[in-house]
Amino acid sequence: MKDEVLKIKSNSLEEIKRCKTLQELNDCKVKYLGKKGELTTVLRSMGNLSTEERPIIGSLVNQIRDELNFSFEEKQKELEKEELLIKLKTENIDVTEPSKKINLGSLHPITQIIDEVSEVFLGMGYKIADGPEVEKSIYNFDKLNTPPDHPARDIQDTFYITDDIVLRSQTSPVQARVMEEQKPPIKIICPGTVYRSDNVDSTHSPVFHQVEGLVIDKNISMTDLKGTLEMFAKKCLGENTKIRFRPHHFPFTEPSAEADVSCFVCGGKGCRVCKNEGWIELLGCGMVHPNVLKNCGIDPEEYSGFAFGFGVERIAMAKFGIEDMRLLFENDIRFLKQF
Ligand code: 2U9
Repeated sequence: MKDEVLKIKSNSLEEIKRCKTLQELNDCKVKYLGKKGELTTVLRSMGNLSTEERPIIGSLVNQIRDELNFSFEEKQKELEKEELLIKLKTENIDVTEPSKKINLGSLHPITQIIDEVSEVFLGMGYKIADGPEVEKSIYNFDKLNTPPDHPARDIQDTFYITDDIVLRSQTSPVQARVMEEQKPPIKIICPGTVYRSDNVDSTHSPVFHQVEGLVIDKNISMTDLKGTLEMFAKKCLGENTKIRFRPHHFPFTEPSAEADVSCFVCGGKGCRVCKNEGWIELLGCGMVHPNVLKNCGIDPEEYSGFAFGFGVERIAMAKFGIEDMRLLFENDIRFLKQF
């Protein structure tokens, strides 16, 4: 038995030496020390030995198993080192190879315009306010001096959820809510989505975006409105932009006006974008109606204010030369990639 054990030892040590890969080494370990391995089989058959022989052979086998385990570990370290060296030699990285192309997304043109406008007004000390898109009609209409028989309230123009709840048709209800909650001075802009029951065509969509602004303080006059909007036009459309005001009517402002800007494509000479007018309609504006101030808990004897509003799609179309509003909502990646 002793000779047999010593033979296993010398054979296995020889075999370990000859192993060239980790896989071979593992197979070799299984062959000698595995569950059915040669040394394990000897240990199992020790029951057949005499009581004198058993402890001698037992301790020899244990000693050999420890030696073999040590040799396996040493050989494993050696082979791992060799394999790493081979890997380092063969798998060198070419840092000059062009990388995989990453498809970068971009902001939607509507978001770009809202961000740009917001930046200009934030620079003038305005805060951004927002509110619900599903709105009480009292905030969408009544508080804004739009009486029950006003055509804007018709179900032809506004989406009604119930008699008293609508999808907001403007972002003005946000301003009405801010006026109720805060004391003047108030200087806010409200960018957001609005809904009107319009048919889809190249210049209309039932879902569109507005930016509205509101300033309320003591002694606010039409000159503040004109100065602010002129500054805004120059910052957003270029320093040479001119602005002109035409009288208009809105229920929530008095007096009211519409403002045009000199065409930022041709500078006023006339082109396709301004339809040879030299001017582009930019926004509506006016001095906040005293009834609106009263309805929102502000004393019109003490405070006055101005407000303005514009459609973001119209500005985006003029600025980016987009001829059909539907393109802004289809989300075709080939279209969006251009901006
Ligand atoms: C309050 C009081 C007054 C906001 C204003 C306009 C004029 C305006 C529309 C033009 C086309 C937006 O895209 S559009 O539909 N808006 O012309 N908006 S003054 O006036 C307010 C707002 C809030 C409390």
